[in-house]
Amino acid sequence: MTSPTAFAADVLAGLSRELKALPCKYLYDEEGSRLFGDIMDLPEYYLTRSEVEILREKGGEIAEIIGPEQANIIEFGAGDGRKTKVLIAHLLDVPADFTYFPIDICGNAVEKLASGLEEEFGHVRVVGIVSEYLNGLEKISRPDSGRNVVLFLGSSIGNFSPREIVTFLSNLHQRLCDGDLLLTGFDLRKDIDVLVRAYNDRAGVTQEFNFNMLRRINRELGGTFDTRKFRYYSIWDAAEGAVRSFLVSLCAQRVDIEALKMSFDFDAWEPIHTESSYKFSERQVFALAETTGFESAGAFFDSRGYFMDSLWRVKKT
Ligand code: AVI
Repeated sequence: MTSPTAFAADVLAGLSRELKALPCKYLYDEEGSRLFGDIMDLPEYYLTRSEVEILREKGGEIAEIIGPEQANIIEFGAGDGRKTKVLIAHLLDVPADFTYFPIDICGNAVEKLASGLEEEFGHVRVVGIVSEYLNGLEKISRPDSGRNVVLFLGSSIGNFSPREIVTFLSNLHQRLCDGDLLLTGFDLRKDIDVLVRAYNDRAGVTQEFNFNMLRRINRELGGTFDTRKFRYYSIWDAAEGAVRSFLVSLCAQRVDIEALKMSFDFDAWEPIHTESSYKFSERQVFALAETTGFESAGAFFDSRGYFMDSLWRVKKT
């Protein structure tokens, strides 16, 4: 789990940079996870609906490839599990023999998900792990512990920078065994208006989701952020291929953070970068698999071609 000291150190590092930034993983405390649940229901936020459609319509095919032999189904950033439940239903139809290990940094989300799954499916073995992704995997994946099927859904991979993506996938490949599977959700490049609307919803939930990070600093580190003095701003950066989100200071102001015994000055219109959401081309996805040591075992799309779930197999030479 993220310790308060790690949070404090990351806030200090981020707010000391020339372009101020806060790591997007801190968006997901209990309140942030609840707000993200609301985002997934927004009419503008097509990502979750597109992926649920893929898993509903193509989940049978994916489950057949996973097959009936004993497997550890390990999910990174499981959240409320609404997408996974659709896949689990298909796995039970095979019937596959598996234990489900949801890994999430939000303890509350893991607890709720584990009890919800037991209620919904009864006999499914669930072992929740509160951790960051690769640290959590370390607790499960040993050569003698069976086949691994890793799920990284929701295009959460798009919240890493391109360099971090390659490092992450290479590290993951190293920790997995020959023949293990990885199913990753990639949000595809599309009409810019559709992309921009998904991060600028009319109800203002995404704004609250971002403001919550400042409120979290107030709650956990004794900060004095006043969210009324910031504006949420999100744009499509065509050169980067990412929606980039910011909180922009509306005036010159000073914010104190008690846990750091420090103050931070903001100029009027100075931004804090809160998140990048990278969008992918099919070509980029296949190239990524190859660069990081995987081979493609299937590619699944929704009916609008907005989203792709890509199934990769670990190749060890
Ligand atoms: C979790 N992640 C893939 C979301 C995204 O689309 O980048 C987080 C999010 N941020 C604003 N809306 C949703």
